[in-house]
Amino acid sequence: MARNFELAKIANNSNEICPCDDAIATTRHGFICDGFWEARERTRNRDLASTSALALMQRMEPLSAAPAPTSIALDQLDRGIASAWRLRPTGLLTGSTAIAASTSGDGLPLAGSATVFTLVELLARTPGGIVAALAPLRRFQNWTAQQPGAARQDIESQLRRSSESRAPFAGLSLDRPRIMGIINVTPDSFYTGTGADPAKAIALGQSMIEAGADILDIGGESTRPGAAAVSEAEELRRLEPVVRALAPLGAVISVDTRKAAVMAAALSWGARIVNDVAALEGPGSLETVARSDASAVLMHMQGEPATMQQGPRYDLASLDVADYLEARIAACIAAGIAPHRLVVDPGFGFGKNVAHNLELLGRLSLLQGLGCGVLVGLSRKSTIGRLSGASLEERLPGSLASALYALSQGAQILRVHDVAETRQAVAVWRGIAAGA
Ligand code: 9MG
Repeated sequence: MARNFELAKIANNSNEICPCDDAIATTRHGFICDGFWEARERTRNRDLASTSALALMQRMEPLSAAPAPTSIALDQLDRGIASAWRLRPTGLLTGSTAIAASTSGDGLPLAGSATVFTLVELLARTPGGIVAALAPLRRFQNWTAQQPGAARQDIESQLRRSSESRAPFAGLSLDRPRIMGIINVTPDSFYTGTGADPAKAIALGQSMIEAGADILDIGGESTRPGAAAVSEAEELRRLEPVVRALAPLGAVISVDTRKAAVMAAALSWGARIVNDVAALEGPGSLETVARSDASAVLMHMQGEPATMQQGPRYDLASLDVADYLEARIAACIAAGIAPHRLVVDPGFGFGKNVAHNLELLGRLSLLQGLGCGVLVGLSRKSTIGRLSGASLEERLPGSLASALYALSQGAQILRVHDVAETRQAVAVWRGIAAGA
C-alpha cells in the first residue's frame, strides 16, 4: 500500500486525475492508475525523479494471466453436468487455404467473412469449474450430432450464428471492417484534445470523414474511471451543435450516452446509432431505442465508471461477458429491437484488468456465436500502455496492432481515435489476408 500512496502522490502532484482507463484503486489523493505514463510526463515537468516513478509504476500490476479453463478432451465432456456451452471458432485461415478448407468441409466462414475457422473450442461451465475442449470442426460436428436434443440444438444454432453473414448495421454492410471515429465533447477528453469546444469537435469530425470514417461516435459525458457525472442539460448542450453539424456530412452518427433523454434528442438531430456503455440498462433507454428505428451498441461494463476498476472479478471474462451480452440482446428483442439493429462490444477496460482484457481479446470470436456484429474499442487504452510501456501519445502503433488482431478474430467495427492510420492498416491487412 505504501507503494500505492507514493504513486498517488505523484499523480496528485499534477493536480489532475490520471486520464487512463485502467485505474486500479482510489485513495483520498486520487487515482492510482495502471497507465502510469501520464504521471511520468507530469513528474518530469515537476522535477520529480521520473525514473523512480517509472520503476514504481512498472511494479504496480503484474501482467499476470487470467485463470485459464481446465483443458479436457471433447469425449471427456460429461453431457450430464456441463451447462451453458459456448463455442469459440478458432484455427482461423485466410486466402486460398481458407477457400480450400471451406470447399472440403473442414472449415466454415467466420460470420460470413473470408476468414474460415477449422477448429472449435467448446467452453462449458461444470460444477468443478469451467472446462475447455478443442476439436477440429468436423469432429466437433460429429460429436454434436450425438448430443441429446436441447444441447444439440443450442450448439448447432451457435455454430450457425458464428458462421452466417451479418446483416447491415445502421445502413452499413458488415462485409468489410468499419471504422468508428471517436469524438469526445468533454472538458477532460483523454486524448482528442477537443475539450468541450463544439467548433473543435466539428473540425475533428470533418477531418475524420475525410480520412474515411464510416461512423462518428460523439460523446458529451466521460466514462473513464472516476469521471465526474454530467447533468442531462449539460450533455445536451455539448452534443447538439456537434451532432447537428456533422449529421448531414455523410458519416453515420452515433451518440455515446447512457441517458434516455439524450438518446432521444440526438436521434432527433440526426444520429442513427446509440452507443451505450450500459447496454441500454438505464431508465427508459430500451424503450427509447425501441420506439425509434435507431441501431445500438450494447457494451459490457462491470460496475459503474466511478468504481469499476476496483477489483473486477470474473469466472472467465470471455464467458461472463458473452452471457451478459446474450441476456441484453434478449432484453432488446423482447422490447421490440430486432437483432440486426444491434452490435455487441466486450467493453475493454470497463471493469476489467489487463489480464481480463487480454483473455477477452484472445477469445473475441466467441462473441460471434451471439449472431450480431462485434465492435471493439482498444484505441490508446492503458492495456496498450501496460504491454508496451508507451505513453498515451505514443500508443498509435499498439492501437493498430490490437485493432488488426481484433479484425483477425472477426471484429466488424473498430472504435478508434486515429482514423486515417487505422484505415491504412486495415487496407493492408485485408490485402495480405486475401492474397495468401
Ligand atoms: C464510450 N466508450 C469508451 N470506450 C468504449 C468502448 O470500448 N466501446 C464502446 N462501445 N464505447 C466506448
